[in-house]
Amino acid sequence: MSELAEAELLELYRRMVLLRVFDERALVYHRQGRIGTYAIAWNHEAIQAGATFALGEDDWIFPSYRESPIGLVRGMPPATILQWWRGHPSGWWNPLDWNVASICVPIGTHVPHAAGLAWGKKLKGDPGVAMVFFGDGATSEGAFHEGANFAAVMQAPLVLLCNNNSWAISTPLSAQTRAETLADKAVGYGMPGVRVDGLDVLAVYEAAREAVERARSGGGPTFIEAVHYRAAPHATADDPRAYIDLERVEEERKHECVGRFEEYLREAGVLDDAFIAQARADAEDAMRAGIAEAEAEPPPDPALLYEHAYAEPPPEIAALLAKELRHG
Ligand SMILES: Cc1ncc(C[n+]2csc(CCOP(=O)(O)OP(=O)(O)O)c2C)c(N)n1
Ligand SMILES: [Mg+2]
Repeated sequence: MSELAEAELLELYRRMVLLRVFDERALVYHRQGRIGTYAIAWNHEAIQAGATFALGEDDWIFPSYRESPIGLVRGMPPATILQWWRGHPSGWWNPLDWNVASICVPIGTHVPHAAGLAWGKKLKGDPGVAMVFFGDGATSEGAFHEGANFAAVMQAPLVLLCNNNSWAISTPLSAQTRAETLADKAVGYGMPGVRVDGLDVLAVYEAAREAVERARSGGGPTFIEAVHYRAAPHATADDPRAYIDLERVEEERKHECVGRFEEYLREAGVLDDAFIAQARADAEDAMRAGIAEAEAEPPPDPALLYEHAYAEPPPEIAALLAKELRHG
């Protein structure tokens, strides 16, 4: 049985359900034309909920697009994240409000940002740590290398959380690296590297807890590789049937992480039908309210497009803006 108390296990389960329901509803909202492209996070909930469960409220989270709904675990309203996917400025939260950085779409470019923030915490004598999420594909990017190396050299309190779902859109892991495991890369940076089952929420939590403890106590960064196999399309614009192993996907879906944790908690006598139904109903209500709130917001002011781009807009932009404003 886990070291976590019953109430903590239930909270962890509740967070997984919240992330799962967000993902399922977001896909429906996309199909209904109510949000734009959406990066599906189905079956990544054990990684996202498990790793962040090891953080304190003052610690920082740096998400990639795959972790877009991760602010939910900090109480961020679903409407904010849905607005981000709608391309509405009210989806651009102030990172300081939640200690959650902006969702990073360029692959790996947020790793140096997270390393820098973590180093800053160290310089200030602040006990906070940063956790940065990125995929297997990101480990081939220069920015990942720069961030990881910098964090290690500076002994910055950073947790590098690699979501190894075996695919970077249609590029398989085998075409990404000759390394036997991604965790092996940690050796080259001089930091500990661990591999965990990415569908086992308690294993992810335990690895993250150790890494956070090490970072907070001055032991520097840790690389965690959470291994699984992407069981859904990369995003709503992707059709993986052209390249993925469909039998493997079927198999993965049978052992999906929320159901797996549910089963474990039921057997341990911690979880019952009533709690499961309530967790789902609460999450569904939050999503219904979230999309209604998002859609009720007025369209953004077109002038915002240029607001931080020019001190004095050139004449052609000023003319375009005047036209936009007339039609808006
Ligand atoms: C710098 C950069 N290059 C290319 C892309 C296009 N792109 C978007 S998602 C993606 C795959 C990334 O795969 P991975 O890092 O494994 O993350 P996953 O999507 O599997 O979570 C690529 C190449 C991008 N967003 N940024
Ligand atoms: Mg990947």
